[in-house]
Amino acid sequence: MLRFLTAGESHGPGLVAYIEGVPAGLPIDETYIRADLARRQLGHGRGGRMKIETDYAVIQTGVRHGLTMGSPIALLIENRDHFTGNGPDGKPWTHTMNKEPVDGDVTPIHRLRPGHADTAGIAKYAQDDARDILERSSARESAARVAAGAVCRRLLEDFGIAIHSHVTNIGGVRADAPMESNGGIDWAAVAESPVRCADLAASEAMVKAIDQAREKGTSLGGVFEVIATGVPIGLGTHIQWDRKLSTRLSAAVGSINAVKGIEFGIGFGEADMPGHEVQDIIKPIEEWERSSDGRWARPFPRRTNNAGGLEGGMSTGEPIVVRAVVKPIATMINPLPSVDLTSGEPDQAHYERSDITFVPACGVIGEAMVAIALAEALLEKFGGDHVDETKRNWRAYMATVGPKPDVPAHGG
Ligand code: EPS
Repeated sequence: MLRFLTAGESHGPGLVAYIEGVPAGLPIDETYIRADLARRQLGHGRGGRMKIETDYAVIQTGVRHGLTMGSPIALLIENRDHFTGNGPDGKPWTHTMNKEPVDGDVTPIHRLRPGHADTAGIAKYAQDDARDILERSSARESAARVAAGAVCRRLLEDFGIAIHSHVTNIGGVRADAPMESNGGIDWAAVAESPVRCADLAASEAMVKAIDQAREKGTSLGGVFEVIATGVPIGLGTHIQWDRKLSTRLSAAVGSINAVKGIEFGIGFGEADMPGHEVQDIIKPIEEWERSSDGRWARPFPRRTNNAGGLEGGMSTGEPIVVRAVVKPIATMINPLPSVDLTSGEPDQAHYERSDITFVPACGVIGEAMVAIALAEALLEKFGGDHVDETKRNWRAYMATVGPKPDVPAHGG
C-alpha cells in the first residue's frame, strides 16, 4: 500500500514529503526529483517568491546507494525565504514563523481574503491571526507533492508509463488543443512556452492576458490537462466506489489548491452528444500492435478515447486524460472589500506578495498527483516488495491479457 503525506508551512523552515510503500530496488536520486521541482517553479505570472527559491528535495530516508530500500522515504525541501526574507510587515520570517515564543510584536492578519482558506480556517481552528491558516493552505505545499510525485514517476517509468501536462486555457484565452489530445502534443513546445502551452498564438495571448491582469491588480485562473500514457488495462476496480481509479484520480487532482472542477476525456462535452458518438469503439485484432517483448502493446485498443482512458473506474489502456479548472488566485494586488476578523467591520482584504496566475505550475502539480494515484493503483494490482517482483507480476499479467482463443466462441 502506498501512503503519502506532506507537512510544512509556506514561510516556515521547510516542507516535508513522506512516502511509504515504494518497493525496494528502485533507482532514485535528488537530481531526478529536482527536474520536476524546477518545472513547478516556472511560468509567466509567478510572483517574487520563485526568484528567491531554488526548490531542492534532500532525501532524508529510505534510499541507500541510489536505490530505494522499501522503507519510508522522507524528503525535505528548505524554504530559503524563511532564512533570508522578511514578511509583509518588514520583520524576518525567522521571527514571524519562529516555533518558540518571540519577543516583540508579530503583526497578525485580520483582514480576511475572500476565496482563501482564511475565513473558514480561523473559525474552525479558533485562531485570531489568519497567518495560522494561510501558511499551511498556501500553494507552496505543492512543492512537497511534486517531490513525492517524482518518486512515483520514477517507479511508473519502469513500467512504460509517462505523464505530461499542458495548459489549455488561461483567463479565457483558449489553446487550440483538441479534445482528442492523446498523443499529438508537442511536449518540447510545451516546455518552451512561458505558460506551458504548445499553441504558440494562444501562448502569446495568454502572456498578454497575464500582463493585463497584473496591470489591473487582479489574478487569472485557467485549465490544465494531464495525460498519462502506457497505463496497463485494468488498474483500479469497478467493485467498490473508493477503489475506482477515477475516484482516486478525482481526489488526487481535485485536492490541488484552487482546483474547482475535473473532467476525464471529453468530460462535460459528453452531455451534448448521443451515446453512439460517445462510446469508444474497440478495434479488431488485425489493428492491434505488439510491443518489442511480443505481448500486445495495448490490448483491446480503441478508435477514439472520449472516455479519457477510464471505463467502470478502471484503466482501459488508452491514455488517461484528466483536465482541471483552477480558479484565479485569491490574493490580489487590488484587494476586494472584506471584513476585519476582530470587529466584523468593513475593510480591504489582506494583500501579501502573490502570483498573478499559477496555472502552468498546476499542470506540473497535476502530473505529480496523477503519478501518485497511478503508482498506488499499480502497486495495488501488482504488489511486490522489490521492484523486480512488481515487474514479474506485471509481465505475467500483461501476457494473459488479450483475446482468449481457447475459450469456446459462443458469447453474445
Ligand atoms: C508558492 C509560494 C507562495 C506564492 C504562491 C505559491 O509564495 P509567497 O506567498 O511567499 O509569495 O507564490 O502561493 C499561492 C498561490 C497561495 O495562494 O498561497 C509556491 O511555492 O508555489
